[in-house]
Amino acid sequence: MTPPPLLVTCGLPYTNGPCHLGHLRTYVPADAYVRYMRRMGEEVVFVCGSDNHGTPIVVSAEETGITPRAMSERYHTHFDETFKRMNVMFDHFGMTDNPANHPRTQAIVSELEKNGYIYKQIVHQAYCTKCKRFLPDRYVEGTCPHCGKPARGDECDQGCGKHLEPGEIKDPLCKVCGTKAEFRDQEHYFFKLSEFKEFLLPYLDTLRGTSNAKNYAIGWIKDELHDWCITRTLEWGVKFPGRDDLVVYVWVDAPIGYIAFTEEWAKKTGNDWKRFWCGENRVTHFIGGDIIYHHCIFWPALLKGAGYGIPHAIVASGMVKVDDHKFSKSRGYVVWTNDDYLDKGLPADYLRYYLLAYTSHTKELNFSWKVFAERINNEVVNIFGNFVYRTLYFAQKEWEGIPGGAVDPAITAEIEKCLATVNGYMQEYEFKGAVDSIMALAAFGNSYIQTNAPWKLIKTDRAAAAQVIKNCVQITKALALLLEPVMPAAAQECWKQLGYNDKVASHPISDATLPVPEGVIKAPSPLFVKMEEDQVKELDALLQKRVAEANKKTEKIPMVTFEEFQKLDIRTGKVLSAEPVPKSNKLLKLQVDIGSETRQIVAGMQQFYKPEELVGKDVVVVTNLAPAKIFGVESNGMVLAAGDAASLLVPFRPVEPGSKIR
Ligand code: B3M
Ligand code: ZN
Repeated sequence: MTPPPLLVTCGLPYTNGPCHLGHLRTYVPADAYVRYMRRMGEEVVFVCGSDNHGTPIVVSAEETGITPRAMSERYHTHFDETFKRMNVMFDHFGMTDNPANHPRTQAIVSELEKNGYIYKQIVHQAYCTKCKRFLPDRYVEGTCPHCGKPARGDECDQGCGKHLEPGEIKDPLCKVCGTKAEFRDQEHYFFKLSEFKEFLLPYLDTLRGTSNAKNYAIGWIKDELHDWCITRTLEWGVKFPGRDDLVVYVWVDAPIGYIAFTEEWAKKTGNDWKRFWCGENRVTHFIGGDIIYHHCIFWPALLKGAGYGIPHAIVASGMVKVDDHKFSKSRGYVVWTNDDYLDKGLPADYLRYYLLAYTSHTKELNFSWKVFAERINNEVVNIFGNFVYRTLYFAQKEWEGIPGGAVDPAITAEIEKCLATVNGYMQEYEFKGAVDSIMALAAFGNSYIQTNAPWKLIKTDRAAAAQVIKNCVQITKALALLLEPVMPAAAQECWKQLGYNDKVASHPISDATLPVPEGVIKAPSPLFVKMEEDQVKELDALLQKRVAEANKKTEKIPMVTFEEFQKLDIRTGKVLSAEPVPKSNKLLKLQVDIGSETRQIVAGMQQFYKPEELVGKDVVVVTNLAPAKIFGVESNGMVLAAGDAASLLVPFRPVEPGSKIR
């Protein structure tokens, strides 16, 4: 029986910012995988699209003064073009807001309702009385109920990373106007994720893909599964069936986009999308490591509950760092695909190579221009490029092209061994292993040609020299075929230099052992150019400059939220008595009436005031400063004063001691 066709997808980029290295870490390996599987004779469809819904996009659009649709179209086009420039070639690149996704999402939600997996419940939803609207997800900021760090409405992004359900966030503030939000009751719909534990445990056990995805998911599922609120009070999104006032949560319609995009592709090409999504399938999702929960737990449960086929494999990429720092757009640790790379004239192939070869797909990738240049120069240029050039140069010079005769069986065996190793790695999503093995074949070729030195041999035995070159040409052919998924442009060029007129990508990888026909070739040119030191310095300087600028911005005094400010209890007080602190020539000990009580406060004011000058004065006191001992004297608060001479802050008009400063 033939296995079902492969459907490969990539996590959908949100349409509110440009493409960067973090995106590419998922898309490039997915593209390489697709290219490789096709060349192994598999039927593969590769779909993706942009993720247009959700509050981040509405908020960005509002800030830019355009509609969310316009914002989405702008970035959709950007991603579509950027992926093509990177040679990441989807069969279809859709939009989650396009017509196909709305009815598909509604059909799935209705099916879930019919099957009893959706229920209504009142939730206490954050509401802004000033903006007069409910505040879903990113419209609200506050404190994480789990770890106490600042968080967004739907995610503790700066602390424990937990997903937050509507109503969970503490001290909510409206993101748009900063007003303290209140909680109001509102009816929402929930998906019974908790009912899928029994299904998910054995499912995850057989799930293919990378071990990080599977293992994290299995770990989480052993804890309790919470039901998910799947509706939001927003205009922008896919309407919840039968409710004009609610849209579905973006994490419902985004993965359903994978199906809708398959439908769009199928319509365009006269195929049947059901082959990919109904019953047994080989849906393979390439995703970033931060959305494993959504893909390994939530998404299979949705599919299962609605009677669709469930994903075959989840391939999750590791984190990206830049110069040893956590990837951060705001802090400048970012590499923009267009501005910083492609627009500088650098070849897509180099970055593809680096992303695939730097480290294992699931590990952390630490980008730096220095290492990038080293890897390109030492591996791509010196090993691969050098071997191919030496081979073809010598072949063309001495035989005007490819010499006749048969390839040594030992060489064929070496090539076959490499094909098998590469295949083993590719089947396991170990892209680094595969690329390293290809490079090892190139290195083998290099030492083979070096040891056999056909340029010397030819002086005594022309036939033996021809044999060496014949062998090297065969290795070159294998390399071109193997390299295509990694560096498609360079592989095509190599193929052409071997004398072929067609596309290397139209050949199966197994052609690697078919002989290269004897014949004339053109004088070759080097496949790769070195990264020059000056160029690398320039690229690095740009990055450092951006980091420095971002630092300057953040070095300024950090913002406090209104909420944080409110934590200070500042009140007026009346100084009842003042006396110097013994053995100190700076400190005064004050007794201050703050309305509810008298406080002893130590203040550094001896040089500026005589004690009697202060008695009877109305002052301003921070009353909830943690108590401290200063020169052995307990101080319980702080009197506010301005400037180097400690000019006391005093109320403009008389007020009662203990009046709150607001
Ligand atoms: N749009 C981007 C992310 O969280 C999000 C992916 C959706 S995949 C269905 O990485
Ligand atoms: Zn507001």
